[in-house]
Amino acid sequence: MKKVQETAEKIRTMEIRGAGRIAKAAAEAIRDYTAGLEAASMEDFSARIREVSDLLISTRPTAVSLPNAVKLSSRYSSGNVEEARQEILENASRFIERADKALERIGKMGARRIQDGDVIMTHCNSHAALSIITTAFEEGKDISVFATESRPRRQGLLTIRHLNGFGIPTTLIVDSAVRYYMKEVDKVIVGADAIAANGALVNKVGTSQLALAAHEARKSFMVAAETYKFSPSTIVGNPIEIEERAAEEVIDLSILADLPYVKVKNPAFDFTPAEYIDMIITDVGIIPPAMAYTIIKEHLGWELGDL
Ligand code: RI2
Repeated sequence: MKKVQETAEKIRTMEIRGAGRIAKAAAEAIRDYTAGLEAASMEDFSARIREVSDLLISTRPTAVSLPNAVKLSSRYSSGNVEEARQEILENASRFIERADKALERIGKMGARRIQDGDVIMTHCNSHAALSIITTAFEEGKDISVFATESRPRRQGLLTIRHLNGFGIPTTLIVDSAVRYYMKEVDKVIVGADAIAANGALVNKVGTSQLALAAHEARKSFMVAAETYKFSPSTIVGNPIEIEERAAEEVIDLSILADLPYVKVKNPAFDFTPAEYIDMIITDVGIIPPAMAYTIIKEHLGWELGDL
């Protein structure tokens, strides 16, 4: 349990971050916990698996990859402890392998949509989006990137470091310069924390302003998302909760203490409607946002009755 608590804490504090990475870390935590679990009975086993699952899911509310990973990993049908343990170990390992392969597949499929000479804009730090960009570059395409800073946590600094490691010409811009530079851009590629059944995207706050600017300038807006970033519960209209993080990520609290009429809002994500999305590059193919429901139905193993 201690290791699961440590993983949960790392996800909460964003030491482990990125929708794909937190999903994989949760699957690993469940796998390791289950391997060493000493249960007195099947009831005991079930209760403990539920407890760690709930703990992991409670760490961050928005990225649906997290509950998807936990649910897919912790499934079992047997009423026997040893058999149920084996089922979970296999399911968690399968999820981890799926996650690794997904990034590679997205990179390869997405790279086909990148042309020689393309200027790409990206936001925040998405491993899926970066997989496309670096794969295209390694295939020999002469590309360059505009990377946004991504306030308040400045994940853009991770992105420029990553791109620099590949030798990709990169320009760092502040988030508010997105529209100013859009005319120089050919394609926008962002990641996803969640995709709703209607094709709407939830991603790092500021994504929707990139989409709006791209739409205005008639530039292509692409989303890189593994199939486990699609949200089954949105089929029945459940909203995706937007994580509101602490004010101190935005401003020094000592400054705020002297400003009694000021409050700070710090949503970590925003919604981009499907109309602004040209394509979603998933590990099972490139789809229009209107096909999001099909991905949920065919690749997440959810029955309507589960919702
Ligand atoms: P990958 C991140 O969230 C960003 O919003 C990013 O676009 C998204 O997860 C997907 O990232 P945060 O954890 O899974 O930085 O593609 O809040 O790496």
